[in-house]
Amino acid sequence: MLKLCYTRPSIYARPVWLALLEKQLPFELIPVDLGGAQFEPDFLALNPFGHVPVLVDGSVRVIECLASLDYLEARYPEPSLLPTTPQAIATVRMVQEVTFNELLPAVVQLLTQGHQAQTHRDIEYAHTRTHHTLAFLENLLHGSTYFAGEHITLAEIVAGTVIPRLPAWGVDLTAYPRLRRWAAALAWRPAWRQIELTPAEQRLFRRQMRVAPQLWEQRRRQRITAWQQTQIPSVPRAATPLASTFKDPA
Ligand SMILES: N[C@@H](CCC(=O)N[C@@H](CS)C(=O)NCC(=O)O)C(=O)O
Repeated sequence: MLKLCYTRPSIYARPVWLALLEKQLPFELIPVDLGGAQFEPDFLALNPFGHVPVLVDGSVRVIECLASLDYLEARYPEPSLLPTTPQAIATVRMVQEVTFNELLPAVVQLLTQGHQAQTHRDIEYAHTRTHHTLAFLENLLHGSTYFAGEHITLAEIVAGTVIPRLPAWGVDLTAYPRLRRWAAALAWRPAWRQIELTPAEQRLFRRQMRVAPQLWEQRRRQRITAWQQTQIPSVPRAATPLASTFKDPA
């Protein structure tokens, strides 16, 4: 059976979780306690970078969110989450990349506001970058319900795990009526409802983000130590006895 190593709030694991649900595949969720379990040798053998998500399908192991989505689409093409025309395929990948590479870094900077390493100009830039990206995505929705047409695709699977969370993170979407309609339509889908975070989980996430820079620094040190002690296996190892090893703190 497919297995997904994840944490519930993880921005990179949630798209893979959603894709599994939208494709109605049977799968097992394996919670990983990011308080340290990601640096255990068993987990580093699965993902040498010590990150979730990791998707395991029998002897196949995939790390990286977008690679996992590509794998699921190629291996389990029905129902399809990828359009067929060149332009629509490019739109899907554009939305994914813009979400992860433009929107997310800017929003994370806003969420960690107040950290001493940030200057006023950093925050100003993050604010402008966030709204510039949202305006770009708003324009892309011109004339269609979803980014690549009238059906949800891997564009929704990625952007739809970030943009609907923005108001809870203090980013106002009032100026983006198409994005708000789009987010509202997604919120009705059973898959989105199934992965919805509770208000308590949302509050915890925001609290954790405020101290994220210190946490990241601590994790950087843990990662270096773990890497020094672990050799990357030349043959990727598949997961078997994971369920009992990685426990979610929640
Ligand atoms: N580029 C990776 C990023 C994955 C990632 O950063 N995951 C975070 C959770 S959202 C993580 O595992 N953090 C644990 C750590 O950095 O120690 C992907 O797309 O999958």
